[in-house]
This record gives sequence, C-alpha cells and structure tokens, in this order.
Amino acid sequence: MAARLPLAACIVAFHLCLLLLPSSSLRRLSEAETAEVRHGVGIRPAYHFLPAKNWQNDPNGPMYHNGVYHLFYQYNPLGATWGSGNLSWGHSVSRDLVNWAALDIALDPTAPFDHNGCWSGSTTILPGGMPALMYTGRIDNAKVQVQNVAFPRNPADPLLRDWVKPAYNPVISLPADVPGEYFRDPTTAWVGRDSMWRMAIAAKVGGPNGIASTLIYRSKDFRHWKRNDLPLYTSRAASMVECPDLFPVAEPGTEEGRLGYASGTASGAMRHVLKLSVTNMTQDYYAIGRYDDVADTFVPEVDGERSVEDCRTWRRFDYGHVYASKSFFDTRKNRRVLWAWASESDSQYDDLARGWSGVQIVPRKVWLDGDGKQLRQWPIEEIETLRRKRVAALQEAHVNAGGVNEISGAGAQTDVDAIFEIPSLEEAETFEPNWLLDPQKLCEEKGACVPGGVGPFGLLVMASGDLREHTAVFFRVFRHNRKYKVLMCTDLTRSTGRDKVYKAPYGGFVDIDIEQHQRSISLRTLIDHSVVESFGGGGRTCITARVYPVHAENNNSHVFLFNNGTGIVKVSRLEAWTLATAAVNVVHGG
Ligand code: DQQ
Repeated sequence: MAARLPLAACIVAFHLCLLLLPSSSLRRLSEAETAEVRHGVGIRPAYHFLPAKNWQNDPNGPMYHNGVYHLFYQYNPLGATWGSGNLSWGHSVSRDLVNWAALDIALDPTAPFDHNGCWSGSTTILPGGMPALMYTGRIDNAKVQVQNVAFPRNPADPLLRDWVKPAYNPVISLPADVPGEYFRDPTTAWVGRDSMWRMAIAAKVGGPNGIASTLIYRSKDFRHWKRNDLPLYTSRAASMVECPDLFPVAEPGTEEGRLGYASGTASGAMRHVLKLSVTNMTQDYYAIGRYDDVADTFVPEVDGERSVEDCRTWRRFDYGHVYASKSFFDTRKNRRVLWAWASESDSQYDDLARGWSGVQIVPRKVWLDGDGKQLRQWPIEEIETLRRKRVAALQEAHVNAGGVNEISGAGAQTDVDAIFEIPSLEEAETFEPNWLLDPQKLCEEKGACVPGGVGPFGLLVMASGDLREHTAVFFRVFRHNRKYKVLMCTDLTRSTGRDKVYKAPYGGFVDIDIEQHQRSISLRTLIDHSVVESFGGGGRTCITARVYPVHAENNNSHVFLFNNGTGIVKVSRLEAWTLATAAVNVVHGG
C-alpha cells in the first residue's frame, strides 16, 4: 500500500503557484541582507574541502601514502583571488578523505624555475616508496612554463611536511614549437613495458593558433625526459586543453569491474579513460578508449553523436560547475578516486568580502559502467560517517501530479538518496532530435516550473520555507524513437534572491534504458550550504552547482520532493540523513 509522505500535502496547491512564479518575482534584498550573504553567512560548506581562507583552484597531486591521504591544491596565500604569480601548492592530510588537517604550503614560487607561480601537477610514487611531485613552474616575465620536480626532505616523515626542489630543475624546458604560456599540468607518471617512465603534459603545439595536444615524455631516471614524436592525443577542435588525466579501467563484466588500477596498468581486460579540461569552456570531458602502450597513443571509442576529433563532444564527469578534475589510485581500497574544483559562481567582489573562494567536490569513486560506454561516479563511502539523524526512510510513497512534499528535518547539510518509479510512461513528451545537442539549453527551456508529462520530478533543495528560494534537481522523461530519453537538470533560476549570481540551469542526459530499469531512476544529492552535488541514474550523470540563497543566513533551509508532471511519481525508496560538519582545515582558536 502506498505510504503517505510525512507531511505537507496541504501546501501543495499554494507552493506550486509559487513554483510557477517568474524568478523576477523574488523579493528584492535589502543592502544588509546582501552583505550578510556576501560575507558567507550560511554559505560556507561544512564538509567539502576548502582551506581556512583565501583562494584555491585545481586539486594537485592527490595520493595515499603510508596510511595517509594527501591533497595538494592550487592556493593563493595572499588573498581570495586567483593571483596567478602567487600560486602555491597548499597541502592537507587526512586519514579518511573527510576530515583534513592543514599543513604548511608544500611548494611556493621562490625558485628561479617557478618564481611566477607553482602551477598544477601530479604525484608519482617512485620505486622504494619515494613520492615525487611534478609541477609546472612559470619562470619569467613572459610567464614561460616549464616542468619541475620536488621530493620530500624527510621521506620518513609520515606527513611529508617539507618539500625540496632540486637545483637541477626544470627537468623539462619549453619545446621550441610551443608558445611559452601553453605547456603545463604533468600527469602522474607510469612505467611502460620498456621500463621507461612516461607522463603526459598539456601543450598547444605549433604557435599561437596551434593544436591542443597532450604530449608524452619518457624518462629512464625521472630526471632526463624526452618527448615522443607522436602525441598521446590531439584535439583539433579545441584551442588548448589542460590538466590531462589518463587512467585504466577494467572491462565491465569482469570480476574486477568496479576496482581501480594504478596508472600504467595494462592488460587485455583494460581500457583507458582520457580526461581533458577544455580551457575556453572551463569544462572537463572524458572518453573511454584504447591506449597503445607501445606507441603511447590514445584512440577514443566514441559512440553516437560523439566525435573522435572533437573532445568537446565527449561525455562529462559533471554537467555542472566543476573543472580541472584529477584522479588518483587509492591503494587502500583499490579504487580510483576523483577530485575536482568547484569555483564560486557569484562575483570576485563577493569572494573578497568572504575572504575565501573555491571548494573541492566530495571525492568520488569512479568505475566503468556495465554498458562499457560511460563512467559511473559515487561519493566515497567514508562520507557516510558524517550521517547523523535519519530524517526520512520511505518506501512505496508517492508524489502526486503537481505535488510538493517536505522531507521534514532535512536542511543545509543533508544526504538524500532516492529511487523514483514512474508507473506509466504514456504521458512522456515527444523529444525533438535537435535537443540532443544541448541538454543545458533544454533544461533552460523546460525548467522546474514548466509542467511536463513525465516530470519534471525530483528535489527542491536549499529551499526557503515559503519556496521563494530553491534549487530544483530533477528528471524529465521524453519519448524518442520508440525509446525514452531521460534529462537531468539542476535549475538555479530561483536559487537566490540576489542579483549578479549565475542562475542558468545545468543539464545532461542520463544514458539508461529506463524501461529496462523497471521505469525507475535514482537520485542522490549531497547538500552542503552553497554546494549541491547530484548523482543521477546511479552516478551516470552528475551535476554540481554552487548556490547562494539569502535565507541560508538563518540556517533555515528545507528540502522538498516535487512533481510537476501530469502523472503520479512513486518514491520506491528514499532515505535522508543530516550530515555533521567535518573537520576541514580548521584553524584552532579562530
Ligand atoms: N589552473 C592552473 C594551471 C591549469 C589551470 C593554474 C586549470 O596549471 O592549467 O592555476 O584550471
């Protein structure tokens, strides 16, 4: 028998009207209210990684070493703006990837080979267990980029607090055919069958209008490096791609399917993932493909509307607001773990007022889906240690057409895990093929307040009690060539009453056959004040958004289920927990 949701049927009609209000009807804020939000009251994440203050961007060199997780990150110790010439490697350590202690800066721009900034890079554990940081240094006023190495001063220090840059740096100088500012972001290195080290580096090859390339360098001794004639991959359609990441994944259906592998692991049962961060779009794209470990080339195996040549048509780790992702192989749990930067999406003025800017996503386990075409991602299980009060445990509930039901007790620090079942797909709207090209635009045209056939249904999070402010995370199902197409959106149109904040919706399709999945689809959303991270269809499509609701300053956020389609949506299972605040780089005494 269908159970009733805990409360709120009575608010349905009233709130749906509000849902349909144009966003311009949001109340204008007083100066004082705006200032509160600008100073970060109610906005600062409680369990996402960020330094105590100042600017951070890309995750750098994550690793698990001698029982300790390390995260380095692009950090400006002098303020809450990027400050390219000041960029340093911030350094924190953790036992569980959830609680972090801040250490001194690992690399700062003080050497002749990096005095305009220590930019992004990776860690490699050398034989014998010695970790090496490989990073990009900017060396002169022309901001020429070179690659440098650094080692721990005392490898026996479990926290690896002190890093030394050998005087023989740079280990790789700028190649003659690459403009000075386009040579950066070395990957973790791996050893090939010829016992030589390899690593990939991003470069624009052939002058200012050159080709976005991912170069491979080889070395016998980790000090002298020589470039391969052939790049790993060139992306002819993009002008520069940065932060490359190449890692193996096991073929689906093998026993190892969900395990991760160290860089360089290659066997018949392996495919590889190449991820590239496309500079001018600030979006990360990945392809599954074949890495030839003799020629060191990567050939994407693309399907349908995707192109081998144009990495901007590949799938994305996240269809929201993340960039410069980097994965590492976690030997503690034999899994591949992904980090990525989610920048602020209000103004630089706001960053300065708050004194901090930029967060990292909750680390995600990554593996190849059973269909062999896409990756799946899921928050690392350790995040569940923050679960405190279970505020909902529903089975066989439902949300009526036009319904809005509160998940009582859920708020600004909540983990919601739900499975929605659609009793009938009869009402699904017809899909127009040109929508395929731009799911984000489709989410814009068909936002949460545009009624549909099957959907929009999902969650309203970081919502004020009166629903004037809310962020909608939802699905909409379309009929397409006798099959169904599932769209996932995070609609920020009504996320805040503030102006000059990014409010366009994000969107991606969820590549599942919903009929084969008993007309069901899952949604997990991690809510953390200004961060809303959602995993649709078991982590096949992920969307991270940054939101700045004004009501959050009163610690008074709500979570609702909603359904703005014409038929009932069943909630076959839903659990929600409040999440505790993690100890993330806490500064004692203030
Ligand atoms: N950020 C770093 C670069 C990298 C870019 C500089 C990507 O090394 O290419 O902060 O966000």
